[in-house]
Amino acid sequence: MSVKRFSDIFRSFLGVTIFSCVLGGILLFSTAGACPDCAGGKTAAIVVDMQGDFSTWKKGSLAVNGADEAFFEKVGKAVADLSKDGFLIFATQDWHPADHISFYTQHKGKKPFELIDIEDRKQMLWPPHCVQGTENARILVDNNIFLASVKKGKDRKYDSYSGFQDDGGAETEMNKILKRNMVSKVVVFGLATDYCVKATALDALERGYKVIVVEDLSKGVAPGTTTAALKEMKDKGVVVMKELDIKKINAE
Ligand code: VGL
Ligand code: ZN
Repeated sequence: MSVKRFSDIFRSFLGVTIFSCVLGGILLFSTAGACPDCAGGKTAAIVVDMQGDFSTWKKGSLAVNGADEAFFEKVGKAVADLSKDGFLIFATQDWHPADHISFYTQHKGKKPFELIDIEDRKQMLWPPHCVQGTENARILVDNNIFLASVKKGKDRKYDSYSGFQDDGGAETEMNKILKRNMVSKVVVFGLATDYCVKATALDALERGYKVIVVEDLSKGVAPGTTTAALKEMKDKGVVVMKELDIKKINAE
C-alpha cells in the first residue's frame, strides 16, 4: 500500500517536471522571434534615404540644406564604425515611379511644396525625385555594408516617408526583417529629419522598438519643421542624441 502510494507520488512529480520543461521550452521559443519587447535583442542602424536627389553634393532635385559631400562622408564613416561594432545596418531608399502622386508635375497648375488634399489625407507636392533606376536615386553610402535596403514609395498612388509603411497602410519588409534578426533597438539617421527620418523613427517606436535618432547625422528640409520634428520625436519617446556615441547607444 505505502509502496504504491510512493510510486503514485513519484509519477505525479515526474509528470509535473516534464510538463514544466515543455511549457518552459514553448515560452522560450515563442519569445525568441519577437524581440522588440524582450531584453538583450540586437541593435540596428537604419540609414534613411542617403540618395543623390536629396543632396546638394549631386545637385539633387530635392536637395536638403547641408547634405553636401562632407555630410555624406561623415555618415559613411559613422556607418562603418557602427558596422565594426557589430550593429546590423539597414537602409531605406526612396524609389518612385516616374508618375508618382507626390510629384507636383502630376497635378495641373500646382507648384512644388504646395500642400494638397488627396482623398482624406494631406500630400506635400515635391519636385520629381528618386525616380526608379535613375542615377540620383542611388544610395551614396557603400552598399556592401547594408544587410538589406528597403525600397519605399513604389506605389504611384501613395507617398511613403516611413521605411515601415506607406500612406495607404501597406507594410514594407522592414519590420519582418528586423524581427527575423532579433533587433530590439534601432538607431535612425539620414535624410530628411523632418520627413523620412521622423516617420521612420515614429513607426519604429509604434512597433515596440527602442529608438534613437542621431541629430548631427541627419539634415532637415526646413528649419521650422526640423525643430518641430525633433520635439515631437522626443515627446513621443525617441531618444534624440546630438552626435553618434556608441557607448551611450549601448547603454540605452
Ligand atoms: C523625403 C520628401 C519626399 C525624405 C522623401 O526622404 O525625407 N522627403 N520624399
Ligand atoms: Zn519621395
